[in-house]
Amino acid sequence: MHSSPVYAASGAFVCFEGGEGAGKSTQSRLLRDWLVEQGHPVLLTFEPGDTEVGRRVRQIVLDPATGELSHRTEALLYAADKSEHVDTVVLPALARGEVVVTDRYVDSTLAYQGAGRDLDAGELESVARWATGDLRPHLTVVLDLAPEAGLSRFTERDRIEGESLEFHTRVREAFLRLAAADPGHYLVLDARAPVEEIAEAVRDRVRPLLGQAAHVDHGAAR
Ligand code: Z5A
Repeated sequence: MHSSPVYAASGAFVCFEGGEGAGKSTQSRLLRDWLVEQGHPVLLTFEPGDTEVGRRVRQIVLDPATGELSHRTEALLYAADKSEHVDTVVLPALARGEVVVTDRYVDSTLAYQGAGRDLDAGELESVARWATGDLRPHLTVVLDLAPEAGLSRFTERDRIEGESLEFHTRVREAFLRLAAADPGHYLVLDARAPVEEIAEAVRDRVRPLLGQAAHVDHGAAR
């Protein structure tokens, strides 16, 4: 399948990617708070699991009780989560002119199921792009951190966090490769930096994207 990247014509689509414990949830919340302060309607979301179907998929793919999954099954489950997420959550919010901030998206599949597993990268990418109608973020922020450092920020492990250090190193390298191939749509930041410093660098890159995003008119509500 050959598809062309689609960038939403209204709203702004921002994605956080990176390994475990890199600070994606922390930074997506900080960005959401700042955008709200700036008067923009924001949707903060995540993959996998931010739809009714997605919650069930998340339970299957991340619960260690699931045990070994065929790698293609795993990739298709993540793809199902993505199509539901894009069609019912992300696209409607962008159409309303909102800023959509997602904690993980297609690059997580390319990194974890692609580089991390033994699937054919081209086939896997086709599936992930098809599932999302090839909708791309205007900006993907990669929070880059050595896997040892990220994993040590947690004590409990889910199914993928329990993978080897080599697996997580391949995942890290895949995120960096994707960013290097398309610098206009990526920002790579050292996730060891102080939280506020990272947040400021993110805001600097997001600011120019806000021209096509809606603004909350507080005056109209009065
Ligand atoms: N997955 C996949 O395989 N394929 C796919 O297509 C998709 C996902 C979409 C999702 O797990 C799993 O699904 C993930 C990939 C796979 N695999 N794993 N493993 P999740 O959603 O449960 O978790 P996560 O996305 O990996 O996020 P996380 O592990 O919860 O980490 P985080 O959101 O990046 O970090 P955080 O919660 O913001 O911060 C972690 C801790 O570090 C916390 O105590 C913070 O206070 C601290 N922190 C944050 N920033 C800093 C800085 N700058 N310095 C020091 N400490 C910090």
